[in-house]
Amino acid sequence: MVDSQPFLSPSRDVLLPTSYGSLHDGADKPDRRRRRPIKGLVAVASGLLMVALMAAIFGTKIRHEDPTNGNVSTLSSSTLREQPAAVTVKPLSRGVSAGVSEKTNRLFGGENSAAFPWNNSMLSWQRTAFHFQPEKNWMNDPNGPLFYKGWYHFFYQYNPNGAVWGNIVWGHAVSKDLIHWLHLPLAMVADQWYDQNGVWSGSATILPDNRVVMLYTGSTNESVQVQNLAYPVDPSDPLLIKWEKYSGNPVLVPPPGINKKDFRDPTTAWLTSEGKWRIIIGSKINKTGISLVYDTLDFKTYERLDGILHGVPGTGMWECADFYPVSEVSNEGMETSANGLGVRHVVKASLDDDRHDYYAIGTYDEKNSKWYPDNPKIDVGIGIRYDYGIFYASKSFYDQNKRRRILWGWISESDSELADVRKGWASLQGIPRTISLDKKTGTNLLQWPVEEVESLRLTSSEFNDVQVTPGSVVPLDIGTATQLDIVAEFEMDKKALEETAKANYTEFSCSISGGAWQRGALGPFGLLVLADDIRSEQTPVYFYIVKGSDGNLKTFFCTDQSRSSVASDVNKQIYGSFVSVLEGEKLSVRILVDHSIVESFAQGGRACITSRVYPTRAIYGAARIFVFNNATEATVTTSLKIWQMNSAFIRPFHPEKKRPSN
Ligand code: DQQ
Repeated sequence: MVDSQPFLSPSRDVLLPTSYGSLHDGADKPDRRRRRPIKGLVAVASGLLMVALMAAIFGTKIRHEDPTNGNVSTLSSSTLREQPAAVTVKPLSRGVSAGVSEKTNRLFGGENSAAFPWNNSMLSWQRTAFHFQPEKNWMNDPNGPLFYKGWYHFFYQYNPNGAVWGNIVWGHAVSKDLIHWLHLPLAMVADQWYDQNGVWSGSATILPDNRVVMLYTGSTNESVQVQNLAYPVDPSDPLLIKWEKYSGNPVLVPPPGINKKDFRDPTTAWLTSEGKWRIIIGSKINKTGISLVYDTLDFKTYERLDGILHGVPGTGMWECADFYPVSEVSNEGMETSANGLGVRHVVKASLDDDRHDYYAIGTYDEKNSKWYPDNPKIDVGIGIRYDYGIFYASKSFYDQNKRRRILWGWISESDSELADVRKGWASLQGIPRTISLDKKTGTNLLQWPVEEVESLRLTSSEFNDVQVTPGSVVPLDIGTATQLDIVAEFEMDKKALEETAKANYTEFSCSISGGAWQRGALGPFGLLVLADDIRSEQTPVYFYIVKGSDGNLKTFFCTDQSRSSVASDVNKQIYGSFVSVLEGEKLSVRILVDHSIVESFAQGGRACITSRVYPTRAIYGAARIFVFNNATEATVTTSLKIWQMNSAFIRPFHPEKKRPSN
């Protein structure tokens, strides 16, 4: 059944719409399936967990029924007493004086508005169940991902002392499948003059004889950005637990003309036809973001090549640059040194100025160490983004195990720093994505959650050919909706499409066009995730079709956070972008919901939006999902399959106690 005024103020008296399936009766039951970290139990349970972890890693699906670990009601009952008074605190600036941008959310809720009285139940709910997170404290960029001797290695920027950026060292974890992880001891700490102010981002290169070298940026005792070399102490150790820094570090210092705080984040090296290893390092000159190029034979001494690989005026400092080949013919990934016929090259830069990751596809001229974008109008930093929500400082690597290129991205918090400090943690890594060239358009990449995430799928609900009339909202009865993998297709009424094609051109942009509450002839329509029954909180993920200035219909893909939470001290931006929909294609979306993260992939991964949302009511057993159509003219027909998702095992591992088998 439908709600004919789906987006009226949430505070009105709402009659519950009839469920499309049978109505769920457990709105307030805690979700007992999920395992929650409760500190006091961790030590006692660690032995059991290890056994279970290894079972999970080797393929056994385990459901989490243990009420002692997931007893949300206990948390809830204690919460009212814990509600703090509204707080007024001025946020500290972090990072800028050290020579990186503001890494911490400036939202505080203290200066312009009162901080929401978050309670422990709400805050604990935000922790994810199948995304990579350290046990506690602050994390940012992915570093040096690689596959080695049967294990995926993941390193990351980590503050061992708190939930804010600072004291940066390298955290380290390993996995058999990119989903279940063992936390290992820190790989590198700030123990040398050349990285005393931080062991910053870097990349791994696997040499043809299987040796691993790691290049990373150190912020020196004087906050100069230099590049350093490190390698595993024991290459026969598949877990690569111990790392040694090269005695001749630093191997590179800022060259003449480059500011000492604008020289960072070396890439994975690739082989040139002359047999040298080549890397790029991000920098800027005035407001032009650039990538400096270096060749080396031994990773210890380097030759700086004339000019730059590429630069774009107005884009500012390029952080975490990435450079890699993609195949024009195959969907398999390409090893970083691959080149030749049928190969295009991607340049990615993380723009320090706007904190987004931009890429462009183009041609690599190896001889002259230059790269040219296919379309200068959508050059790096002024065109396409990996993700139109929160996604930064990403890094790709070639997975020789499954012959694919995988992309990791840092997903920061968008609540207040104060809330992060109370939670004791900040930031996630997005679900690793497989990336390949979109063969149909030839102009963009496709990004898709790695197939291993499907191993977490539990029970599923299917809804076929659901007709959603203009101005209606249809609840989907799937029970608790906090850990989901959703696949949906939408078809719009043909007559309405034709009529709109005749109508006047409409200006539209997700971010400034009034979100899911602005009604047009052909949109918005899509899903409401993390909504409570009366939709006092809801996060719409949706399409919006308009007639463009060129006379053609244009499709936009958006996520509207404006009503995602009743709290005021969280980011409520509306995200989105244009997405190509080719002749004969249906509109399609995949959404991963995992507590405070919603990752959405439209049209097979042509456009992606990651958001962090912090509901206060649509949590635990009260979280629901709806399909909606807020268009004025067209009925939408949708088919969906929705899986409940299991939790991943992400646990500490103490190598001195026990080693997992290979
Ligand atoms: N994060 C690191 C830097 C990098 C920045 C410091 C990007 O190496 O430029 O934590 O988020």
